[in-house]
Amino acid sequence: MPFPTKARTLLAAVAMALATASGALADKIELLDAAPEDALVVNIDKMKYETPEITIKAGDAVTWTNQEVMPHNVHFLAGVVADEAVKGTMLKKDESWSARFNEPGTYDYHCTPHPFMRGKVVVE
Ligand SMILES: [Cu+2]
Repeated sequence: MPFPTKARTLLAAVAMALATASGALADKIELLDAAPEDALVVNIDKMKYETPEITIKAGDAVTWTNQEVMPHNVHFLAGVVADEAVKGTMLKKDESWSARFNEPGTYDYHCTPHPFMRGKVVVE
């Protein structure tokens, strides 16, 4: 009775391939609960990201901190850092949002309610 075993093996192989594919995308960015001490900081003020283009090394973390009363966030469209869009929480004044970037690439982002606010993270 080799067939059922073979079919199970094939299914397992397909499941593993799918898991690997989505895992690779998820590995590009890691959302962090707290800002690591060595994170590079991008301040948000006067309706803009003060460092709209930031260059970091793979494995570095970036912390965005809102300096003004107007709430802002960081939003990566689907396909940029993951299959799905990654939409950061809306930050009130003095609140932060952090992420670690693990793969080289250029990752564009914007602010959800203010799409004219744009920035990018270049990971080397
Ligand atoms: Cu905004």
